[in-house]
Amino acid sequence: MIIKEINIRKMKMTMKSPFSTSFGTFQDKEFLLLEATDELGNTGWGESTAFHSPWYNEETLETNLHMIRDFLIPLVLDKEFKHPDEVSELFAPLRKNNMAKAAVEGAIWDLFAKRNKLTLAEALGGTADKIEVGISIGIQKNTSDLIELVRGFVAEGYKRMKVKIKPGHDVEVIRALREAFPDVPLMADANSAYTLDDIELLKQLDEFNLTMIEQPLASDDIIDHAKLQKELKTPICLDESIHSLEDARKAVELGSTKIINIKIGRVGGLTESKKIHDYCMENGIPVWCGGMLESGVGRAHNVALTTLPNFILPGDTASSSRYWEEDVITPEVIAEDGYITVPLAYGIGYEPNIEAMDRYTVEQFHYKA
Ligand code: OSB
Ligand code: MG
Repeated sequence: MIIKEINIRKMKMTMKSPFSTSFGTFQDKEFLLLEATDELGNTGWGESTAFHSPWYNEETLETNLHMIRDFLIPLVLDKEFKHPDEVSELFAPLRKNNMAKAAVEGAIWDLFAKRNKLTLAEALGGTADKIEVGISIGIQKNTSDLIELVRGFVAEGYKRMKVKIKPGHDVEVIRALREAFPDVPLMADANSAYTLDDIELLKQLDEFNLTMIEQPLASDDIIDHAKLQKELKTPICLDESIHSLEDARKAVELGSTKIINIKIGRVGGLTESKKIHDYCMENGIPVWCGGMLESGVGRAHNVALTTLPNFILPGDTASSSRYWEEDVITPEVIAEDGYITVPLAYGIGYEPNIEAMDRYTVEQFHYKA
């Protein structure tokens, strides 16, 4: 498989409703889509999950564009690959910039699967024919709005509710939710909003039987999380702190995390995601697939990854219609009663909807061998 062309689309899509976290609010989503073409004319699609601003991690849409155009495309163009695992090896000498790497690698994984007449799930070694999904709910203006939203998502069948918390919007919100929904699997995501000074407050969450608390402390920490986990009954799940298999190993060995959220972009691609998955499986650490408010392309990659056997807990990959009036793939991703059926078509399994894509494309950049 020789990579002959890469097309980059700079996209701008507006979310149906704003999504608020402890670090900021998303309404317009700007991101990159990549299409890679081989010497036989097969194509594969990837998505960069970097946001417009460096809130979640240090990457941005523009740093990704720079990395992809000036460093990653020159490495892959006109190059022959026997397997997509070789892409992450090739990128390894370049430090970090994981979301940029994952966008290119993801397009090549899709291409590889299509060329070999495999679904992306099969190419990764996944076996599930449907995956269980939950939903992530942003911070709301008031708790009664949140309760009504959750009621709707429970009725739709989502398998667990994840709510965002931040200082001043935590114990009382979770208490109200737990009272309204005594038996619903519930978890909280702090996106790094607390410090060890908040340990007494975080301990109060133990009474609500949360499945986990996601990333309570600093985005680059694994030491304080280990201290915190010793004081908490609720399992800690790391998101922002884990960028690689090595990070996962260190966090697990230290006792900083009992569950890991795998995001393909954050860890630099599907090959690294699979390595983290395999390590966690060997070490009794359940994983689940996180989300970055992706369009259908990134969503399709998440679905395929989630077919691996240690994705035991429901992920954040909800229906396309939860985010978008119109997604950029056909069919759109649909969660029914909390399950997404894994598509049977080769590669990512959904067709790019070029007409829809064109409507949301701001600029394109084309590279040819
Ligand atoms: O921490 O998982 C997170 C959205 C933006 C940035 C970070 C996160 C999230 C979500 C939403 O929780 C996940 C999704 O629905 O795609
Ligand atoms: Mg998170």
